[in-house]
Amino acid sequence: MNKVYRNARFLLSVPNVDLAPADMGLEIAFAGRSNAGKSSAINAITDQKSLARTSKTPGRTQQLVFFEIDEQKRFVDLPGYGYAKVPARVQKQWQQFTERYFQKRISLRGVFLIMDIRRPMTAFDEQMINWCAYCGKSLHVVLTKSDKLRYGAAKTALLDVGRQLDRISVPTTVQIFSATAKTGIDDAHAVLDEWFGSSAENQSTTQAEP
Ligand SMILES: Nc1nc2c(ncn2[C@@H]2O[C@H](COP(=O)(O)OP(=O)(O)OP(=O)(O)O)[C@@H](O)[C@H]2O)c(=O)[nH]1
Ligand SMILES: [Mg+2]
Repeated sequence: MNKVYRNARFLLSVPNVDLAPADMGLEIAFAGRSNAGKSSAINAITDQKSLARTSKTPGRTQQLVFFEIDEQKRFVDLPGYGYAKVPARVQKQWQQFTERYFQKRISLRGVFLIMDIRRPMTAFDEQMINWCAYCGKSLHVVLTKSDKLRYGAAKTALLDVGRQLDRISVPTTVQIFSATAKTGIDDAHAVLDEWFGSSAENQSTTQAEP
């Protein structure tokens, strides 16, 4: 377990992008369908039981919730999308809000797109993938709840999703994960380390300019 992520603490919860913390350092967003397991993934990755609030009721996280790892590194728990009971008007609002966040947020280094391994690549997921590509954000797909499948079925899902992602114009990675069984945490940390590490170097170079 990488100790850095254990230091994560709740920073701020905001209803829209304008109220987000200063756009500095690097941020990695956790996006995905409502109830996919975003908040649980954050808790597993940070080795904390209840840092991000989880719920059996879809649509629990309605705000952008920021967690700080250190002064230069943050996670953001994004509101879940695609919950059938949410009215079309609210879905539309969510879409505009996310699009604005992606376009505006310079510190947004990349997106962990969380999918339930039993129902991956929904239409909303594909929209999110296209949006990441359009905004030039790195994308890592996390197939979670793999404890619900046998090993063979999980492996098949991984290969299937991998093939679908190969058709996208930007490089994308994908992994199997389970917050319950605590599998895939090292793989997730490796991607986080890379994203936080490589761009942190670029940023310090930029800051060193007079
Ligand atoms: N079996 C299993 N259940 C999981 C796993 N991850 C999450 N869950 C369950 O799935 C439900 C939703 O998890 P959350 O982490 O709250 O999902 P979310 O994506 O944050 O949901 P919203 O905030 O509502 O969009 C909860 O009942 C979790 O306990 C997992 O890896 N395995
Ligand atoms: Mg949540």
